[in-house]
Amino acid sequence: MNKKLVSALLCGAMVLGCVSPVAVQAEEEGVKIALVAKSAGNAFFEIAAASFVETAEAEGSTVDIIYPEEATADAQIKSLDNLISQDYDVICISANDENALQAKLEEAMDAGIKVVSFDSAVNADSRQVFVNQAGVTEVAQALMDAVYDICEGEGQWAILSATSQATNQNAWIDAMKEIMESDEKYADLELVEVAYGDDESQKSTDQTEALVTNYPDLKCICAPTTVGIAAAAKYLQDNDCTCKLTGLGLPSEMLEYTGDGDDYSCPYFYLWDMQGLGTLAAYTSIAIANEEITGAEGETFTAGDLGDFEIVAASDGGTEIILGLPLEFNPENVEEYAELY
Ligand code: RAM
Repeated sequence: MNKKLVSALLCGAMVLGCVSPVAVQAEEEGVKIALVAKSAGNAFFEIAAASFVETAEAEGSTVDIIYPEEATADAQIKSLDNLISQDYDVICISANDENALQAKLEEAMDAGIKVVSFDSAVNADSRQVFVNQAGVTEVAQALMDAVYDICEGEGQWAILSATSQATNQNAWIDAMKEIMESDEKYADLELVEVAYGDDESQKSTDQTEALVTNYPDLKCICAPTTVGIAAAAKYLQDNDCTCKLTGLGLPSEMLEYTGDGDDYSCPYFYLWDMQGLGTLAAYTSIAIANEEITGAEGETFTAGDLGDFEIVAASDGGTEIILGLPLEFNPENVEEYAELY
């Protein structure tokens, strides 16, 4: 729906003292949303998109899902180029780079399109609000404690990330480093390397192989990426590596690798409510488009059955809406969650 057009039609209708059928029709068209993922071929975005679309369509809105060719800012800029002229009300995007999309997104906002980011934020000037799946500190603390536990308090560990520019990856990694440096508890843990698998399965497998080859005493890899953790889990398990794994993963992709003992590469890992993320991002996009919220700190709105949410200040100077806490997946619950995502 073109908001300005609808407002004009409704104003006209009010002047005439009645609501014209044209205005009603426009109102019924709902919000037109472009949902932009980081890249194609990543189940994470397909799962989030499915809930997003279901929620938006139930609200009478339409969604086009855009999968850039690769997980780079350039590929997203290309996608955004095509979107700006297409009369979208909102672009909801998971960013491959915090700052590189700013000029394009400002162009979109100048054209009257609202910008929401979800999963991986664009900088504060490039968005109205960020839909954050879980607090950065909470995610980092959960991962750091898992690394500590798996390493039994001491030894070498490594991070297998996605792309080096991804906002969410870097926020979690920086927060993990901060936690490690600020608490004596972690003094005997040595972070030997941050490797990048670019959210590509083969590259993540190759990086895992390189890590265990280069650091024979490596005790734990932490992969805060669903693509990376699944690739590493398979490599470590197939090769009977002593190095264990944790991170952020999809239960459905981690089912066969999650367990206690030597036969499994991953004792436990984390993620969040994936359906909730898609749903909250959809309600947020619609509320922004309908000007029910503007993205300012302190505003509240209701996201259907998920309940009420408040917009809060984000650490990057912008604002965010936090879905909830990270969820732990372990041998006891991984099967049940694997049916969901
Ligand atoms: C990958 C992506 C995504 C991240 C998850 C955990 O799928 O990098 O942005 O949130 O992992």
